[in-house]
Amino acid sequence: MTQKTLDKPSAYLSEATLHAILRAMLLSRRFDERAWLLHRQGKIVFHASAMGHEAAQVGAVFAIHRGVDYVCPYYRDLAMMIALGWGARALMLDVYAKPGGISSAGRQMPNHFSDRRLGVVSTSAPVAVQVVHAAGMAFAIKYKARLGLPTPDDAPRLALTTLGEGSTSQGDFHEALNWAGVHTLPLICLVENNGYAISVKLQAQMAIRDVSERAAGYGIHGAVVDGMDALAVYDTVYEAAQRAYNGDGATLIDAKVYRFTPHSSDDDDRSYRSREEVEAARANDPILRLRQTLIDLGALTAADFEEMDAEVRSEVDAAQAEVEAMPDPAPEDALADVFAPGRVDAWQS
Ligand SMILES: Cc1ncc(C[n+]2csc(CCOP(=O)(O)OP(=O)(O)O)c2C)c(N)n1
Ligand SMILES: [Mg+2]
Repeated sequence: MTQKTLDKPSAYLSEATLHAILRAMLLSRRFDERAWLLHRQGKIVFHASAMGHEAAQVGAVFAIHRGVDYVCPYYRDLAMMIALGWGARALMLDVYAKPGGISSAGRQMPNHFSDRRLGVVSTSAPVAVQVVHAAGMAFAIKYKARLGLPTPDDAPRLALTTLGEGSTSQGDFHEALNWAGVHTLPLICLVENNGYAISVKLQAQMAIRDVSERAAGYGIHGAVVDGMDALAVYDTVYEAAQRAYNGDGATLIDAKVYRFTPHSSDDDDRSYRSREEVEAARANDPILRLRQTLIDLGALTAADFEEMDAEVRSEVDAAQAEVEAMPDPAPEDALADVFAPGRVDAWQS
């Protein structure tokens, strides 16, 4: 029987919140599985999945002020978007590039998430740029407070950003974290460390074991966490969030995860990792781990889990049926909201 350790913030999560964490992870997984099928059927053009990363993404979001604090995610963060409030319909609009899509109504690639209402700031395709954006937002939060501007309850108090471990080789990552250290910024940088940047192993990106060792070089806090354990991630990010809220600066977290699928729908991982390795990692599935933890705590039954699974599967079915039947965007809308009015004509002439 798993015991609640009362010195951990996660011990104080209600049963309803624990179920919400599990449900977000499960919905992400069922959506993800569907998206791969849709890609293979030729119905969508691209997919990058969160399978294996769900605990890191959902555990992190539940530990901040959800929907209020800034979030600068990367392309693998669909479970994070669900934890922030998206359903299967929003994700489906995104992968089908339909006009109602929240991020860009089909103008960006799928998985380039943004949602103004939830404080999610659009990411760009070059990896790691979102870390710079997040550091800038964290600077703005601090600067406004210093100017004595009013900070209502619904004002963001930190910026959370994510990236893969391979992307930490980009200069943007170092510049942003150095800036965060110099200015003691309310920033959380969560590295979803799956050990691969497409086919390139971690050992080819860095000569250290944990990305968080670099925190010392920037004068910020560093932490390592088992990213397959949603509650451990919650505890680690919760601590980082309190640090940010209290003016004690930024945290760099190395969350050890595993990517169960190829890098994207356009990758074949058989060329660079063995099936045995993938199967061994799948035995550590973050969803099954949380399911078991909640059962051990007496917060869930096997029947509850089956019911939850049936419910999220039907949400995915309904979203697909609805979105697939929608008209595609009009070709002339491709440049809408891209250039200021009048500029397109000037550019074309
Ligand atoms: C600056 C830049 N270089 C290369 C790419 C191509 N690219 C996209 S994702 C990726 C791998 C990133 O790996 P990692 O940061 O470990 O994230 P993961 O996909 O493993 O979650 C690369 C090289 C890019 N988008 N931007
Ligand atoms: Mg990686």
